Amino acid sequence: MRSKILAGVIALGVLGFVGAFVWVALRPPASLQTSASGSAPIASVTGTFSDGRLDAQIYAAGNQNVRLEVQFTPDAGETATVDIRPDVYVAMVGMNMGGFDPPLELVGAGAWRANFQVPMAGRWVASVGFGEEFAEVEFDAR
Ligand SMILES: [Cu+2]
Repeated sequence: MRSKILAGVIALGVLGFVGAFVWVALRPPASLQTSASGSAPIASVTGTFSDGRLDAQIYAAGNQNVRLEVQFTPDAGETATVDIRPDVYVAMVGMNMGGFDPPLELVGAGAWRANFQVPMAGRWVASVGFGEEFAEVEFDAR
């Protein structure tokens, strides 16, 4: 009787141990987790530049309003400064209607944000970077 209880306890322990590994394997990756505001980005891109990494996310705010979040992370050992304002240009995909550069505000070390409204619903592309090095992220505005 005692050995049966012991076997049961061991089985439960093994189950918990395996379960912890299964949880680690199945939990959503950090990139899919939601932002502080509670909504998930509708599009994102990572640019690998010569002196660091640039991550950009697009959040839909309704009525063709969009929020762009940018984070520049210098490579370890790089002396690149994080307070250089990235260049941003937003244009419509496949339409020659001209683009615009929404104003970015600094919200943290290497972190920038722009809130803007596109003038037309549809497919847009935001280019974010520094000079020759930039990343492009396409998104649907509605
Ligand atoms: Cu258009």
